[in-house]
Amino acid sequence: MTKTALITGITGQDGSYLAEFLLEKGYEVHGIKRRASLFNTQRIDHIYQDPHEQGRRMKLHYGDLTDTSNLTRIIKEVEPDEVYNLAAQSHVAVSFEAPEYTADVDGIGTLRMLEAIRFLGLEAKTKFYQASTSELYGLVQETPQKETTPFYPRSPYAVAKLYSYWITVNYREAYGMYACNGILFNHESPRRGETFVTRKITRGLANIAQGLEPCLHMGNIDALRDWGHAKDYVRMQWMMLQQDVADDFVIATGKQYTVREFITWSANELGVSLEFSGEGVDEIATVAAIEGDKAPAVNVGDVIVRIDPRYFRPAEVETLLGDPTKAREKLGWEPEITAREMCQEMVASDLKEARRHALLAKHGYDLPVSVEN
Ligand code: NDP
Ligand code: GDR
Repeated sequence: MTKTALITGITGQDGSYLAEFLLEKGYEVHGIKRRASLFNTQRIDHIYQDPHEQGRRMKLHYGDLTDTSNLTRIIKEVEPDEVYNLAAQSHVAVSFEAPEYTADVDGIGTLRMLEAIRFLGLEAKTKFYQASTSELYGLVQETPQKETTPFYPRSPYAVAKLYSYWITVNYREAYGMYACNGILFNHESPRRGETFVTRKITRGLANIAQGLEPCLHMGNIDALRDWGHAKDYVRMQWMMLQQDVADDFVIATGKQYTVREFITWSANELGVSLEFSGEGVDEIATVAAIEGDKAPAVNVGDVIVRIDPRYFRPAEVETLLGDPTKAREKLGWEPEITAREMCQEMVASDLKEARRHALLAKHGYDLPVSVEN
């Protein structure tokens, strides 16, 4: 029997990898996308199936996590075996600027999904995955962080996700639903949104290498993160819904690096060695040496990274390091891609794009490169 999955946030980084993964497994995949004034399906265009195609296994529905009747109607129509609730205003810094909206989507949105499943009498059929986050640990109470580590959220985003974590646990306990939380640490890929730190770095440095941007402006480069690859993490989201009993799992690599290290790796991928000097808001990174031809627009002595306090957060999460022992022992999950390999893949992808832009500009087809972040 073909299984049916419903993915909220299918147009996002994880949603796109998960949709690919489930289609390969033979699922019928339904996704909820928001109405936007421009196309917002770039990440899934390669797997999109025309509505006129016979036997298509992928379908998109217009919807929004703030709209209860719409969510209920979609769930009624799809009657999914599995729901992956990935939709969110997922940017921590933005949540300080839009706290109420973030609470509505990232907190109450999850309740709307769970309640729709229950209201429709699907609680025995539909398994529910909630995209929980290492941001729940915020001001960390124990290192490394595991499933039993106390939470201490540090942003409107994390506080909203805390509500979602507990309402998922509550629906499991109160109504016997198969509902579980994946407490995922940061995971990245070439499909990562351009304003998250890893992608901002790989894209920014690739643009600088090709002469499309002069300098990268960063916030707290001492922050430590446990970075994995999104492909490894969506596999785990699926595995969590294939168990006999619903449970919550930390998904992480167990290794952490600073943002500064990620900048250094990315520069090295472009053949550029950097020297960091100065302190605090005056810290800069200067080009110390260049090898190869990947960075034709860069010269030794150029300052290509500066600190801009605009990117500091009102309350920062300084360090996160996950302990994925439970996922390894109970589910047999191991991440396959290291942070360094992921960085290589991201730089290669952004360099290809930057070269395309630079080539078009050289021939008079100048495309504006957005650098707002
Ligand atoms: P993205 O920001 O790439 O994707 C978010 C998705 O949610 C997009 O499809 C977006 O649509 C959609 N969305 C946003 N607001 C709404 C709304 N009001 N109604 C319906 N859809 C909406 O996030 P990721 O793929 O990186 O993350 C997926 C989930 O996992 C998120 O919930 C995130 O908070 C969580 N998470 C992510 C981690 C990470 O490191 N990536 C780690 C831990 C948790 P659109 O494309 O139109 O913007
Ligand atoms: P995070 O990811 O907040 O951990 O949330 P992000 O990549 O935005 O920041 C990671 C760390 O880098 C520091 N930083 C900067 N961050 C951004 N975005 N831009 C900068 O210029 C910059 N300079 C330094 C940040 O201060 C932070 O410490 C991500 C999201 O995907 C969430 O949805 C998810 O829940 C968590 O990961 C786990």
